[in-house]
Amino acid sequence: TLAPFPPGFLWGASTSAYQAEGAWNEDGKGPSVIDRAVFPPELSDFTVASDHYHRFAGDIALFAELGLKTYRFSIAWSRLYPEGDGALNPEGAAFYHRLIDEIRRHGIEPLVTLYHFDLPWALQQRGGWSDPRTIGAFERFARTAFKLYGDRVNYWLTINEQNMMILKGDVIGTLPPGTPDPQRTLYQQNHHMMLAQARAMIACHELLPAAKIGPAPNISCVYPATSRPEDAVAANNYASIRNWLYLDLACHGRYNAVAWSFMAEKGFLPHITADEMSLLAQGRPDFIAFNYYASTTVAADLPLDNHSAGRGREIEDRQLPGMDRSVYIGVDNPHLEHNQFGWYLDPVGFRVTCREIYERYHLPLIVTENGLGAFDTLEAGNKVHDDERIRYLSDHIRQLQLAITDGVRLFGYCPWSAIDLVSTHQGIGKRYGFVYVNRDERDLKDLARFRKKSFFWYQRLIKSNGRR
Ligand code: BGP
Repeated sequence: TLAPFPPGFLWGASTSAYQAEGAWNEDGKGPSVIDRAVFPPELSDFTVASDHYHRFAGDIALFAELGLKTYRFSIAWSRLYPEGDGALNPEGAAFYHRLIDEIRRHGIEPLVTLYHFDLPWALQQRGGWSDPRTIGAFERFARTAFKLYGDRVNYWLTINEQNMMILKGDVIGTLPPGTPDPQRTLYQQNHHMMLAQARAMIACHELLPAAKIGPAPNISCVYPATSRPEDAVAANNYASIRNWLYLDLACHGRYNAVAWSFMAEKGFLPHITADEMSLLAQGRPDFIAFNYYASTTVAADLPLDNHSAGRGREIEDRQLPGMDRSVYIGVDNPHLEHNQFGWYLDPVGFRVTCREIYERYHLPLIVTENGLGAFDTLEAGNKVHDDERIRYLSDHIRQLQLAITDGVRLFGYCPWSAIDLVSTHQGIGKRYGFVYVNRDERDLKDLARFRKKSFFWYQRLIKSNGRR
């Protein structure tokens, strides 16, 4: 029999500042790396996004109607500090006061990400995460956020998907195009981000003893392509570098052996001091947040068809962040379906992932992203029939419940996304929300909001605390 979801389980939904807010240069906000990035002309820009900045009151009312217990959003660092670490922008600070008040007024628990991909442009121009001064700037920004909002925010997230920023550094990271020795630079940036995170966690515990803070990486379930031992090594290599490197540093303050020897062999080892390692050991999360969308399957080598049957073909590089053919090769998983963007749908892998994280770190878990991106369409009567999304979420929630039954301590689940927003690489066409936003790539139309079929489905699910 399935264990019920615990009482007080935080059913939620997520957004991020640059993907939802818009108002990119209003009320004193400084530009971020996203505002300065060059996107292909057919993609939506982020200047208006879903206009959440101006419509947040209506949006939060919709989230309350949906029944959310928590709402995960991020603070745009350059709204608070337009220059990254110069003077505080009072209007930016006031915006998040209003937003948090509104969330609280509806009895919803705010879950705040400090940094979700949008490094202030001013910091990027002086070297971004390659420059150790960015560590201090992040700590200062985090301390300001704790002081401003700490009386009403109990749950904080440090850095969203730091591992994706490193593994896909050329696309979502802060690696300027043409950087020499890009991988070494990225692993140095990674080390700096880890130090910044440790300092933020220490500051949070010092300023807000009752609050809780944790990291928020993207974790994938990694399978060997076959039962061939070499494939098991490849899968272990990939999981150690893709997943555990970040959480081992966040939770145990140390680099795992596999990731360390990978960096050493490739010449990617960051410059590290003993003081930094002791700082990493002092920064401790209270919980682990993670984003899960899909699983990954890897093989040790090619050609694949020389070995056992059932191994898939090689997949494209872009589907395997941090692909390095000498340590792992991403392959198709013939046992799984994939969505229209090639992501492997794997609810069972979600349960496996919950177990793996919990057994490795023994900290309570919260899922901060999980969802299905699709080209939703607004049909007659302003209806959106997103049955595929319902199926995806329902299958994943069932596996979450199995993980709870297994004994994993899970205290919340926040699908991506609360409302339609701009996908970083696929624009507004790729939608995830429970609420449809009426715009397309270039035509902002009226930005009106419509409840999708999944909205009513999730509303019922929350009301019954997870019974489907
Ligand atoms: C995660 C990010 C989100 C969001 C999501 C969906 O990596 O934290 O910001 O973008 O993925 O990805 P995409 O929009 O590329 O489909």
